[in-house]
Amino acid sequence: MKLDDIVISRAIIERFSEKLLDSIECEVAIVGGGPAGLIAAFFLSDAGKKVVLFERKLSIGGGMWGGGMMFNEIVVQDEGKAILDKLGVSTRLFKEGYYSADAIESVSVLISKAVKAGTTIFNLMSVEDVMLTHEHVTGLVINWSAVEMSGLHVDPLTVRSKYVVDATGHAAEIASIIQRKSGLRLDTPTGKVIGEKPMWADMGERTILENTKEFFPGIFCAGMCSNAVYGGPRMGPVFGGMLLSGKKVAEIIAQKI
Ligand code: 48F
Repeated sequence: MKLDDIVISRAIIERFSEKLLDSIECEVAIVGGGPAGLIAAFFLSDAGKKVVLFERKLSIGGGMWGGGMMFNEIVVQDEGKAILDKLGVSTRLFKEGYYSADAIESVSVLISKAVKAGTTIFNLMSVEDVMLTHEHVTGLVINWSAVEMSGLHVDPLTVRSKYVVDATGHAAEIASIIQRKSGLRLDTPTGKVIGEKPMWADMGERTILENTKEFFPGIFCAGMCSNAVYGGPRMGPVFGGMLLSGKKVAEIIAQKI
């Protein structure tokens, strides 16, 4: 069989368009494909929810690829290990209560599990705004990351969802956008994004779970974003809290849908 270049192009354009059209109305729209976003996506999809995840970068995985300071190993505690076990990521005991895992295996398995469970992932797309209707987040405003990076004046498109998860990591981007553009109070003690505190792994891992919640009607935070929104400390390359936060947000949202 002779390959026809135009058929190849047609296949890509048609299949991508189908995927995008199918995604513009969903149950949960997740912003950010780091460990928290991916785990949230996996558990929600596994529970039968329609989930779409948007990631700004070419590669999915956020800050997990680089382990700690580019030493591509991550550390989890018992509770985080239980999630890695469920997903089939190999771990090694380092010392009682501390396990290591290969960062590359961890990220690639998380991506694969989320996709196989039914999550649709769009890479190279940035969320630049939310749809806010009657003081309730009802979806996302998306654009190509290339448009964002080049500063071109190109209007975006929209995605409607029952719930949004801000899993944008340290920057807490979507929470910051809501604060800046709406002028409304977030459900935090100050009404604003408080900002993450300096490193304290033990405290950070504990507060991240308390801080995984609906911080504004229709939108939840997960992962490092939760500690950024509520003022918890950072915790560096221990990843259990990210996984547990992703699972927690999935459980809360799955119950609400
Ligand atoms: O930063 P990231 O990995 O967040 P996380 O899932 O995990 C944090 C850890 O990696 C690490 C840590 C461990 O203790 O502290 O930092 O909470 O992933 C966030 C992803 O969101 C993407 C960003 O490119 C990254 O891959 N992202 C951020 N803003 C946007 C976005 C946006 N506006 N639109 C689309 N993607």
